[in-house]
Amino acid sequence: MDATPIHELPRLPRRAAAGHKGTYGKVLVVAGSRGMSGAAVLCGRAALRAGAGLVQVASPVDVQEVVAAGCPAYMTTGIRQHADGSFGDGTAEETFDLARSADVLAIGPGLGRGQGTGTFVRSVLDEITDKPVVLDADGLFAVSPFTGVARRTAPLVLTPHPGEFARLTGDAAPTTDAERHKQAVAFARMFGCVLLLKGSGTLVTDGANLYRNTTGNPGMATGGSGDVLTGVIAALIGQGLGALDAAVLGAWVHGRAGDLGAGAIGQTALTAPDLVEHLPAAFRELE
Ligand code: NPW
Ligand code: AMP
Ligand code: MG
Repeated sequence: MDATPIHELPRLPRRAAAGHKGTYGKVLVVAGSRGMSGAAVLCGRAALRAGAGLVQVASPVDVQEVVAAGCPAYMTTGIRQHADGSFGDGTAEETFDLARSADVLAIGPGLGRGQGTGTFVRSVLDEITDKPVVLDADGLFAVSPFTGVARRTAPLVLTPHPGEFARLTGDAAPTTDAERHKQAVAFARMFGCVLLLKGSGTLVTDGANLYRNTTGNPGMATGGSGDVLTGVIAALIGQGLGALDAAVLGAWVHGRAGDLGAGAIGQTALTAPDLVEHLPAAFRELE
C-alpha cells in the first residue's frame, strides 16, 4: 500500500464558548521512574499544551514530588511500590480507579522495564478495556513481542520507534520503505490497533489507511521527543478526535513544533522541552 502524505489534516476540535475543563478531556499519564522522571514531565506538559482539559500524571511514588515540580498545571499521583520496586497487590487498583475516571490513558514514557512494571502495565490493559490508550516506550516493552491484548471496546494506539517496532514484531526492523509500509499495515490490521511508526516520515496506519507525515526534522532525534508526542496524541483523543485522526494530527503538529523550534534555535540545539514550547505556535496555525 502506498502512503498518503499528510497534507489534509483532521480538524482540530473547536473550543466551545461555554466549554469547561471537563469538556476537553481528562488525560491520565502513567509514566516516569527514578532517572526518567523527565519523560513523565514532558508527556504531561505536552498533553496540556495540546489542549487537554485536565492532566493527571501517575508515577512511582518515589518520583512523584519531582514530577510535580515539573509543572504546576497538572495533578500528580504516586503509584505505591513494594520494597523491590514492583507494583501490584493493592497498588494497581489505585491506578485502575484513576483510569476509570479518565477519558484517555497515555502509558509508558520512562516507566522502566522491571518485571513488576511489565506486569503492572499488562494488568492496566487487561482491566481498563473501555478507555482509549496510547501505549509508548516502556509500555511497549511490557507487551513485546506483541500477541495482542484483552478484547477492547476502546481504541489502542501504539507509537514505536523502529527499535521498539522490531521488538513488538519479533522481526528485524524493515530496511526499505516498501517493507516498512507493508509491515506497519499488516501489524495494525492483525491487531486492530492504530500504529504510528516513528522516524523521518513517520507512518500512521489503522490497517485500512496509511499516511506518511510531512513535518519534522533530524533536530528531533533527541531524548524525550517521543515522550512529547505521546502526550499530544492522548490530549487530541481526549478532545474527541478518533484514534487514527489523533495520531495523524498529533504526528503533524509534533513535527511542525519541531520545525518551528529548529527555525528559532536551529536543529543542533533543539531539545524535547523546546518541542513543548513550540506546540502553541504549531496549534495556532490550526485554530
Ligand atoms: P541503536 O543501538 O541506537 O542503533 P530503547 P529509548 C534501537 C525513556 N526516555 N530510534 C536502538 O538502536 C523512554 O520514554 C526518558 C531510536 C536501540 O537498540 C523510554 O521509557 C527520557 N532507537 C526509555 O527512556 C529521555 C532506534 O532501539 C533501541 C531506532 C528508553 O527509550 C529519553 C533504543 O530504544 C527517553 O525518551 C530509531 N530510529 N532504530 C527522560 N528525560 O526521562 C533502532 N533503534 O531501548 O527503547 O530506548 O528509546 O531511549
Ligand atoms: P523517540 O525515539 O520515541 O524519542 O521519538 C523520536 C521522535 O522524534 C519521533 O516522533 C520521531 O518521528 C522524531 N524524529 C526522530 N528523528 C527524526 C528525523 N530524522 N526526522 C523527523 N523526525 C524525527
Ligand atoms: Mg520514545
